Amino acid sequence: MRIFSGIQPTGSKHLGNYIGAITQYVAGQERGEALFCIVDLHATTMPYDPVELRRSLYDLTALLLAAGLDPKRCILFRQADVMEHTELCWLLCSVTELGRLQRMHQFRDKSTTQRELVSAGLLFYPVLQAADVLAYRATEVPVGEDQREHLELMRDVARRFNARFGGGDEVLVVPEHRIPEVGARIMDLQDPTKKMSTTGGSEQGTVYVLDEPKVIEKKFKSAVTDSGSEVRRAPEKPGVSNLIEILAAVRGVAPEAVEGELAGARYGELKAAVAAAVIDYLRPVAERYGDLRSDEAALESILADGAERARKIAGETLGDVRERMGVGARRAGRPS
Ligand code: AQP
Repeated sequence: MRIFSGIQPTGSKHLGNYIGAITQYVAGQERGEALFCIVDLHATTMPYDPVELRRSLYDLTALLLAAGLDPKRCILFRQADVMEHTELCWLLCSVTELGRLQRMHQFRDKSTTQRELVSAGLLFYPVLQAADVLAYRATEVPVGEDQREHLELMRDVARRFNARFGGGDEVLVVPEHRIPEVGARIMDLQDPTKKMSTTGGSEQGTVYVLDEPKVIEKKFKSAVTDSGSEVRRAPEKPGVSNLIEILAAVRGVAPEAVEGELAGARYGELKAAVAAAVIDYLRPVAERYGDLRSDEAALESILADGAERARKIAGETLGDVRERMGVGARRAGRPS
């Protein structure tokens, strides 16, 4: 099994990114050959500052290592270091439907909030994401629920490529998503009808992995709950449901176990229990992060080594794709 996932070096990572994606990455290392890519090219699709981009890239590299990614057990690399991603993105454009890109939720949401230029990069974001995964012929992609639509597109792009150019072969592997059972969609604490988000959320409703324990406690204390008083999940109780999901995810238990344990408790007790559990859960990560972040040369060396290993795999796929599409020089030894 080959696992691949990408994560943007933007902003500080929040509890949604951590539970929905990063913990799955760490677990993925044990289950197969795992590649994790910090997608700096994707980060250029929204307004950004080049100096800040480099800084956040190191922040995220240190955070992923602090969370438990081990460069001996996975390939951790920076997207722009492996040029095969951008070439494959262009080649896949020929089998990607424009109308589908225009209908993508993320494109519609992000383009409507843009005051200045809505870049073509934002529209082509999912094609580059498809190239990221398909370049490695990954079989599994761990992501949060919000990425389901992009994953479906990538699967269709792979199928369409194989149908058009494969001649009966599965040149590109159609990957499966792996969305966690608990914590796939962590919601904003101030507006639990919206996902916790880097760009679209509220500061007070977003818990960052590197928030101080006091800040975390305050954010949970002021979390919006719902009418009624029962600690149980229900569609009309999005605030309480979210807190139960978070507590279950960080404890590694089923939400039903949390509901059973806190039956009869008040909302205040639920908030205090979640805050305490999240603080304990994130404390060791913040400590390790502090040790790792200061040595940028070491971080750079891990990324460079990862890119070299990634390039070998992606280069093979690109060779096959170019050959099948009839672009570039013919590979030596192939019949005309
Ligand atoms: N609220 C969430 N709950 C569970 N998983 C989530 N993810 C994001 N939000 C939640 C998952 O985190 C992974 C990394 O995402 P990213 O850093 O590449 O950026 P993103 O998908 O754009 O998510 P953000 O950080 O919330 O940014 P916004 O909302 O501004 O786009 C992905 O696997 C994602 O599913």
